[in-house]
Amino acid sequence: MTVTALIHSIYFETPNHMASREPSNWNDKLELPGKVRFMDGNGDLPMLNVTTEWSSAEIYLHGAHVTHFQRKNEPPLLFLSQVSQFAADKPIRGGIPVILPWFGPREGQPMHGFARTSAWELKQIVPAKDGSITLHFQLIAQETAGFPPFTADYLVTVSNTLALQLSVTNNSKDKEMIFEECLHTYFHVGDISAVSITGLKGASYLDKVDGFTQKTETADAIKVSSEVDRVYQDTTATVEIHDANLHRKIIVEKQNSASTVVWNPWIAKAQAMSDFGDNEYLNMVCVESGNVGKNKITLAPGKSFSFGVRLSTAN
Ligand code: TA6
Repeated sequence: MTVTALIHSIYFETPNHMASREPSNWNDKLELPGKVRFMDGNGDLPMLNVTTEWSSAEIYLHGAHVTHFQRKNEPPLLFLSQVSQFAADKPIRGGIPVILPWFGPREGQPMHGFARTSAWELKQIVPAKDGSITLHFQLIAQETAGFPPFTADYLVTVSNTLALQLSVTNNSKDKEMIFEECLHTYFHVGDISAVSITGLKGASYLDKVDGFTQKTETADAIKVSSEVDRVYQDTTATVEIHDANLHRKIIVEKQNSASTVVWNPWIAKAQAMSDFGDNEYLNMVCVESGNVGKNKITLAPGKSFSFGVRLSTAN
């Protein structure tokens, strides 16, 4: 189901009692007893705690940031730094940062865009008949940093998997919008030395730890034994993270995404990040899905573009 179709179904087919109602303030709860709870999370930032029959999740309005997802009787799917900051002007370290409208550094601007440090609005909570729960977050951005005004709609569906849909609409009447987007997902692993990543063989990539040299992936399974920072381009492939320590594989399926980024900071970078524990590189790897660099998106005035990611696990 496309984002548009899903949003349409939310707004026009959802029973009245689920009609969107903005909490007048965070304490004016739009709770679903036993399913969605509004809480003051870390740093007293507003957080939603979501529980389904299969799983639990936590999502902050700050950056519409998913910080936790865990299937029952499984280890957490996502890594969250024990020393992450939780402040209105700082990105959260871990979980799924929403990177928009640019990826990487930009002169005089914050790294990785402003979406992840913006306050998103919760528009809808939709419990579906199959037991899944979809949360719709929205960011309306005015013209800024050289970008036309745009709206981002982010759907997070919690079930026995975690599904994400990011839709961007160019609100300009006459300017095209050229942007990058990425769901910068930090996955929890038992021991990085026991991890291998498959699905990228044959893909071309920019190796950011080797002067952004253009290379082609030759490994059936990528292993991490030093800093890895690779932007794979023109690949729509499903990626699997095989974790021999936790005896599971994580499956990263995506649609309308042509870029995959693989990152582990390793020792020196870990020590250089104040919001990341010196040894936390051992228990995480980023496999990020989006459209960045040569895969950036050009949107005509009034048009929308959506991409999606579905995260699941298997033994
Ligand atoms: O996606 C990998 C990357 O671009 C790395 O180069 C590193 O900068 C990482 O993102 C984290 O960036 P952040 O701004 O969150 O510290």
